[in-house]
Amino acid sequence: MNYPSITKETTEQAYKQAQARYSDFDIDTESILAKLATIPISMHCWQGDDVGGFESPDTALSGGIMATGNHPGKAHTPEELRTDIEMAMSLIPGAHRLNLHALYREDGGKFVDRDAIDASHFSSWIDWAKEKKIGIDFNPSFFSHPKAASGMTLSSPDDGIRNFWIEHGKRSREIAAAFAEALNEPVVNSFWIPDGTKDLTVDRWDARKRLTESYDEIFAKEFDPRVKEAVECKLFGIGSEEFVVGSHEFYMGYAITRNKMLCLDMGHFHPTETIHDKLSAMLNFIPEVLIHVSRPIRWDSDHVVILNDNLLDLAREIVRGDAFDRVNIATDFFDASICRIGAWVIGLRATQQALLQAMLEPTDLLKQLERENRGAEKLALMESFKTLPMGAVWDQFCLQQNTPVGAAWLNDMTKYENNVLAKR
Ligand code: RNT
Ligand code: ZN
Repeated sequence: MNYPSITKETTEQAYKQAQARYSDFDIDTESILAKLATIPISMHCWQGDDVGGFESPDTALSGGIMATGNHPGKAHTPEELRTDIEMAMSLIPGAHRLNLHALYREDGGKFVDRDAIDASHFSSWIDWAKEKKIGIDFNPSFFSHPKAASGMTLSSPDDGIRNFWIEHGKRSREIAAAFAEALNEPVVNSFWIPDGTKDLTVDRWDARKRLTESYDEIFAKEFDPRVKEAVECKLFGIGSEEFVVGSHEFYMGYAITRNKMLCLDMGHFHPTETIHDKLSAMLNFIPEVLIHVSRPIRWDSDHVVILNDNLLDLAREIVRGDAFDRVNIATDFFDASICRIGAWVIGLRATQQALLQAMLEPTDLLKQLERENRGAEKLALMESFKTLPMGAVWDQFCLQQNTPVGAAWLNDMTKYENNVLAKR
């Protein structure tokens, strides 16, 4: 199949018409596109290899998360993964960041455990990031490891296990600081642990007390302020259905009292609970949040992100609160059943489209109608904006950013599948 490519002329003509429609409402599409180009999304490295990482001996994915599917072509080496990331990023308009997990460290053939890693194990990533001018964010990895097999890490009652993971947490801060230093820019370091239990749990109290103490120990040392630290809450996981130590309330309290960012993952709440409503609440009490853009289906299934209502609601809240400088956006999904390059591009493009759609809204007018109790006009306008030609503005963005317009990026993807991925 050859997917149609759209000429510059066609794209620009459609854009001119769209521009006029939006300007009827004093919406300046040009400045919106300029702004969209400055909003980085931290693309997660782990879509490229199903959250595998490069440790040896290789351990199976654990911690209550799961990548299902066995589509061919997954990256097996850091070099392959970096090439895949470059390929995906070439099809995504704008300049983005890469979100790296500690699992992706390189040890040059000599095993180093997670309580012994340091920035030297990420030197290839640092060199690559510098060369490609890509910002990096980081995450300690508290899963897929024999010492996480009990389901408990930082809240484990076993001192040996807990101390091992505390050391890992401390080292992740050093590594994040090294990235900040080398790239001379802020780096997000985000903590998620899988700790929880499968069935009825009598002692929740001690586990949460231990978790608080572990984090306090990890965060005791003052660090380079360019390292921005986040803690990620969760409702349940596979094997931790009954009790998750790091629940929303736990981390909300922790983030506020310890001045950390709260990480809100779109898949980490009750199936009907969405996260957009939480921004205007949480950002009263902490300076910044981190979002994990994901798509749960019935559970925290981490499906590829698409342009759905949840994503649009989230984007609208960021825009309506003028909160771009306080909301860090990162993707977090892993689908092993489709081409992994495609998964990245679909998810990142959808996230940007949601932001664009939200920025194309006449927010001030809608707020005014709301204040004046003119609800029908507000609702009607919101409805009519759904069908304004956002797609033409998006296409113009892709054109400006030198990425394929429309579905034409699929031609690049399938070529890469045939020439590179199929040979792995
Ligand atoms: C797990 C969390 C966490 C992970 C990554 C790999 O439920 O969402 O963010 O997905 O750290
Ligand atoms: Zn997440």
